[in-house]
Amino acid sequence: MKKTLIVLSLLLTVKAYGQQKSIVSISKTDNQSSIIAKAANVVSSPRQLRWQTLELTAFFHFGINTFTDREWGDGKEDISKFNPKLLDAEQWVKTIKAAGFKQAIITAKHHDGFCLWPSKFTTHSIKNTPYKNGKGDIVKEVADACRKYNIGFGIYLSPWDRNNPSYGSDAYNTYFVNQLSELLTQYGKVDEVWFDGANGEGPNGKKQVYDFDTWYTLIRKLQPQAVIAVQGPDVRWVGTETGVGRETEWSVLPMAEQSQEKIAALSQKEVNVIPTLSGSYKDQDRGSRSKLVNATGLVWYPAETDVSIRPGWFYHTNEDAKVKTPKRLMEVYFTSVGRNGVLLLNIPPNTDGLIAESDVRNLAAFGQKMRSTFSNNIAKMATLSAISGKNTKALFDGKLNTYFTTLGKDTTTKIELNWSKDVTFNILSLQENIAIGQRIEKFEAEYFDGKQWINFSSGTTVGYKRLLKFNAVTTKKVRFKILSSRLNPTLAEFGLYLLDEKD
Ligand code: FUL
Repeated sequence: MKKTLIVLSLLLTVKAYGQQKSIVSISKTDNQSSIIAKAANVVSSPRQLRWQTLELTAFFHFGINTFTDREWGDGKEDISKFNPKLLDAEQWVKTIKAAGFKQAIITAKHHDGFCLWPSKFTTHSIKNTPYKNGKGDIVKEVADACRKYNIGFGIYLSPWDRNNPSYGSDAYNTYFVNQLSELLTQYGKVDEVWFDGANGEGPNGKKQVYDFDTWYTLIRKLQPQAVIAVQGPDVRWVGTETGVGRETEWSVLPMAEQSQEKIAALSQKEVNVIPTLSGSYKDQDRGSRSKLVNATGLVWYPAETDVSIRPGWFYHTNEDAKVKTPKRLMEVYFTSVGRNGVLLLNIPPNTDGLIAESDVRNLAAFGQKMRSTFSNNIAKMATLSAISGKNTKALFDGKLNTYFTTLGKDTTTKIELNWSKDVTFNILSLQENIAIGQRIEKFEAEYFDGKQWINFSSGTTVGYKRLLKFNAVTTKKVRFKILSSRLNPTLAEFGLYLLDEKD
């Protein structure tokens, strides 16, 4: 009998998980609470989940702009200037790896149309430059280096092409698909394909109507594990190029947010944007209850937060003194990964074909700072009491698929942490088990000062990771409360850390 029950409950669990999809539809009979219940069950696809847990991904903006000292080339550049004599893609990859980055994207073709690989379909490529006497292939050099150092490999292929004469006609869609096919078949596994949203005029003054469906079908066929980013269905642009994501960041959004028109409208469009900290978003919040009520369906559509380590996307000597410091990079980590996003940090190689010394140094120090900060979870040493929930062990086991949750269907919970001696920390780190959905809507943390409980941090969404920084707290007692959740909350990891704020 017991056995039958176990089998039955396993079947029910399988069925429940079977219902979890990265897209769900909403019918006319759904009401607010059934919509929220559905939202809590939308999950990432395996490719999205892999991408999200990478946390740190890198962009290498490199091309003819590196040699003309420009941000946006017009496609008329003299490509005989392109000759990075000391190019060493392994140096690029080793630099990012030392800083903890897990994936890199190379600008195979930027808006100027110049190709870093010897494409058969244009003369405007590396094969007609002095680099390695026309025998070079930088996409291959980067792909090989990534493979050697076990770093994911991605390609950036700008749909906007200011060089190709067919831009603005159907023939350009064929040209683009041919180039995409080359990139997807000649360089081994591709983990991310990044389509820039900038869409201006081509050499003939015409705009292009892009054939997104053909691109997506081709990628799914040739590289099914690759996430398609920004102008794509898997990964959404957060909305600024500042490295600052939203404090309330849901990965589950109304389906309409993923429509091609919406993606195109919201993708990057400004000319030569200099990222600033005050960049604005179209919306402060795209997935809370009020945004979901009128949705016709729901999708898992997580945010990628991009920014450059320098003011520009391409290398400029006069920006050598403006490289983000380790402290600043840490702040960017907090406002991107720590706000339920993936960081896409651009590190542009210079005209020698190397990452400049200043960038290498700052990235190494950032990696060091990350390791020293997050290697010591102060919460792990606490005794837990006054808990309303189960499986507290999971909170500190470093695994995302084991989690603390409430008893029954409770959507609120409380944990108290006690230390025998004073402890000091200035960071709270939370992670949900997003493999089964994003649920937490409101939380707060308090410490006991000997007389009363004092709030030191509070917030809304958690998702893959939420990091909060506050003035250092010294105490023997902390209380953490989940005040609202779409379903029983899951807390996969809980951390308190002490960040050394010196540069
Ligand atoms: C923008 C482009 O216009 C910039 O040059 C850069 O590539 C950035 C990542 O995306 O839309």
